[in-house]
Amino acid sequence: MQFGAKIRRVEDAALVAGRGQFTDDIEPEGTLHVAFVRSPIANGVITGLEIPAGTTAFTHADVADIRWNHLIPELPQLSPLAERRVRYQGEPVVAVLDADRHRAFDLRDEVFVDYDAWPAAANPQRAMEADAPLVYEEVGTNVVYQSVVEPDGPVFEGADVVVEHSINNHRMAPGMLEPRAILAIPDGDGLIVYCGHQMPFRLRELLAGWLGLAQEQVRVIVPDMGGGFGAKGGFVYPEYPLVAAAALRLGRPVKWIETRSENLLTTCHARSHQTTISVGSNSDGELVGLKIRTVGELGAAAMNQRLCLGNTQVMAAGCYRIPRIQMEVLGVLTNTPPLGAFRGAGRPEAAYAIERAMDHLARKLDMDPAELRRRNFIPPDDFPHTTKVGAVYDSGRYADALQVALDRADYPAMRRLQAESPDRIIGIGLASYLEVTARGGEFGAVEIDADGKVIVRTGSSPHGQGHRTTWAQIVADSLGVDFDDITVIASDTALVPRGWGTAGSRSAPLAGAAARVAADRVADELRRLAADTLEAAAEDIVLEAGKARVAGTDVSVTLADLAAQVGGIDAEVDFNPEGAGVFPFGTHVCMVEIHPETGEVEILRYVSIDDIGRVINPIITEGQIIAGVAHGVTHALFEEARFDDDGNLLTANWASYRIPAISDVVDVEVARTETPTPLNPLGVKGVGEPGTTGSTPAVANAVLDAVSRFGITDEDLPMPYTPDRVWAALEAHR
Ligand code: MCN
Repeated sequence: MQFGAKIRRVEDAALVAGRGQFTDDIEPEGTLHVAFVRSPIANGVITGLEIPAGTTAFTHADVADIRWNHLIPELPQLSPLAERRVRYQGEPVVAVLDADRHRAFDLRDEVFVDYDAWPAAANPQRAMEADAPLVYEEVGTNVVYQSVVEPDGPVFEGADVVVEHSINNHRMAPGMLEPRAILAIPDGDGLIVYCGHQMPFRLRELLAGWLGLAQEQVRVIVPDMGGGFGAKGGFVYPEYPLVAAAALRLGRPVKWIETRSENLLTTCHARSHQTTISVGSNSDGELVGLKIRTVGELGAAAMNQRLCLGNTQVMAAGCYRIPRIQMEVLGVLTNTPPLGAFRGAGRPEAAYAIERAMDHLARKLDMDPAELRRRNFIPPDDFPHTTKVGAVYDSGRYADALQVALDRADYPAMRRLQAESPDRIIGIGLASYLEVTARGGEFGAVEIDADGKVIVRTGSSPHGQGHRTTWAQIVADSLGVDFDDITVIASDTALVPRGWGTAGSRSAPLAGAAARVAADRVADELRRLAADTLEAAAEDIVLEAGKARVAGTDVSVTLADLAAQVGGIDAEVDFNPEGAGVFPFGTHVCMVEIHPETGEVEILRYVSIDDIGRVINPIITEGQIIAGVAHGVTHALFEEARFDDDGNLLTANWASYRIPAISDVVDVEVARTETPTPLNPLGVKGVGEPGTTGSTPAVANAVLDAVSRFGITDEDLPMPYTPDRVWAALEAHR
């Protein structure tokens, strides 16, 4: 069996040897490079514009025909370059092109733009004030999104205890090694586009629509890519249509490689949710109701953050049976670059809210937080389970995951150490989380040609997740062929007929399942042909080692011979499972010690128990969990994108924005429980984001557990728990 085997990723050898090919490695003759003139102010109007004679440049007038909608269609349309009004620092105003990339930057610096700067609404608090500057005057308000869930009675009826607190999930910038990159090459009447993008088919659709081309006229190829983490997904960035239009209109290849400064400013930021949450229970800790109000910052356009807010709403109830939920989610425009998805995309925000609330309630009830969770978990026999916010969970054994985590961590010993060390500031945090993966559908095709070679085509677009390895594992089992004899083709809209892409931990449960279903169909056909050829019953044919053999005999025929009989066999599948997603879950346990003299938070232990259903490749899933945990931990501890009140980014480079180093990656003890989902034939759930979803609340709970004995609350010590903030909170309460 290849499924479940610890096979090293076939992708890695080339990458670690420096033989990867990234967008910037491709440079056809005559390529022009783009440098963008961007707005230095967060709000205002352009009052003058001078471009030196002889400069090849695009302004709004050159691309005014390219328009797209916000994810709230009622808002005014957007276009690649600012017309008169600018709404965020970094908004593209002019694109300068030159055959020499460095000269393009020099020419850019000679473009003169004059602005009349206006006061900005640089954060949601300011944006919601009655006299706040409006991001779009014609809309009349900055609060442009509201979603409300009403309970079927008074939300806290019957509660003996209600606790309320406010939390801030701060804004962060996704730090990927390779910034955004796009190269558009004219090809006949159309374009070949190389782009570090998570969704090649979506990009093709968008580019074709913007440029008035048929989809077949645009070929999108995603070469190697140095990280995406959600920020290179379906987000509509203005630079992409500009580059594509320039290539088409100038008839030359046009390339744009984002600089690190541009990346920190304009690749979508994420999180920035402010939440007030109250939870009520009876005196035994049985939950009766939950009330949440979340204000999410959209930035200057309603892009993917609007979808993240939807995820936060869907995940609101966590792993718990909650009879009544009252929820309000608001999306607020600000004069900052538009926000979007980063690993988790609304789910870590929801887990952070409900898991902090559970800890507050436990403290109020003087109950162990593990016990409070245990009393409220949805029981394993109550699935599929529909929550009061309308999510339908497919499967779950939450108490099992909690117990394994407590055992692994030796939770009683942790609590003993804490109780017996009054001189040390030790805290223990639990987070029992769940999250939603595998929404929508995905394409997969399997083909065995007349030479016996197996080709898998997938609609997923891997960029570090190892799909070439895992899809081959899946197909090898169905066809009984060697793993090395399988080629996986992805990330090229000319070589794969259709698909969606890679985000939302969707690929294994959707694209992996599509590959399995397609492979099984090819295997059925091989068995049927073998039965005819070998004069046996199809049920008696075993596929193994590249042959079809009659069970219990050594009578066989090669798969190549069978495929040759019919000129090759193939099957295409669009896997669209029923249901509203597949929900992995788990419990993370984090023990921290805070150094009283410096405020530094040290993670003493981190145990991650995750249930992602069945596992295709344990090396890959463990890597995904550890990396996911690293993202959630560093978000909780120090990563933060900050703007001043005028909308200037204060964390505009990797010195002021602390990007995690390898030394910041915690030592994660990883183990699993295994609850297969009924929603795909592999029983797999996504693994890309569970680590991130569980870790932010686990760290937050640990830090607040440590400092609560000084009377420090979430309001006194909001995330991120940087040494200066922790030290200041301790000083104020000592
Ligand atoms: N897998 C498995 N068994 C399971 C589930 C998954 O062996 N039960 C394997 C899959 O076959 C796949 C990998 O684990 O090889 C991740 O699968 P999945 O959870 O389906 O996630 P996706 O492939 O859809 O990847 C998306 C996910 C997300 S949402 C972000 S963000 C993220 C992540 O992947 N960004 C990444 N991991 C990343 N890893 C790298 N190197 N770079 C990024 O930008």
